[in-house]
Amino acid sequence: MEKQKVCLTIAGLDPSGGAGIIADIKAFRAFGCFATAAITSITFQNTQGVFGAVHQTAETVRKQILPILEDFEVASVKTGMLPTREIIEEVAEIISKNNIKNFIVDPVVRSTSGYDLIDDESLKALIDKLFPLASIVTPNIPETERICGMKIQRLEDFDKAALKIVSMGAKAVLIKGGHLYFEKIERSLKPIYISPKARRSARKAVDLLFFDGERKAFVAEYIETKATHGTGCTLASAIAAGLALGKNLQEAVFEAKKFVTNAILTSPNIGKGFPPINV
Ligand code: PXL
Repeated sequence: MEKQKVCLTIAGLDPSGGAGIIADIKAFRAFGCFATAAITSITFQNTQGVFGAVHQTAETVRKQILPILEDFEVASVKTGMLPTREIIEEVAEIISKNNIKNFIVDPVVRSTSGYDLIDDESLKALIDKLFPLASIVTPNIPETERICGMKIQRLEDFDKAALKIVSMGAKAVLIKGGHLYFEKIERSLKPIYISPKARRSARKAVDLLFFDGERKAFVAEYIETKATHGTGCTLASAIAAGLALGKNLQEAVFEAKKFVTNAILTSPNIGKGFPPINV
């Protein structure tokens, strides 16, 4: 029998199921991978907001991860909420010592509802210690702005920020442009359309992948909705699953974006705040 590919998420628990490791596990499964998870923080939240969190220590994170790595051949590792410097340093050491081939860093900074999930000192450690190990880093626009200390308003800003993130050591960067209004997609963007609907819709949700000195745009239709909670976690985990299955970066990003677009469209539409997506 063929062995299932094992993915590991190192991230926070959102008990309401929309984001964090619950979304990650569901995304791994949706792509046919075996899901494992180490919790970095227990957050208290629902669709209306994040009300607090209790973080793990470097030791308890390490003690969750090492038995998994000793037992399974882990095909990809994805990180989400890494709230403290000591956890980040521990994860960096584990990743570099264990020769992890596919390492996806989702630089979680804030929740959709506006709660800070990392402090400045930890963000610096994330950049210094984890970006150099990353196969790909997947910031959205507010995260890109905080990481690079600049505003992202037009295409040149994406290029400048991506170069910065690559110079911080990341092999590839996917800047998720969903917060920005894209209407006309120039040919120079090398657009890859997620669906025929993406081509026809007026406003587009464009993510830009920078890899190997090239820039490619992944274009989906923009969906006017409040159901965005967990989109970042899900996208990064779907990329991690794709890479675990042996897809190249471009294929993995394409499939992941298609999956997230569909998950937004089919949101279970529950909760009083930002409804989760259908992972
Ligand atoms: O979407 C960012 C995110 C990541 N991880 C956890 C979260 C959130 C947002 O709420 O709760 C655990």
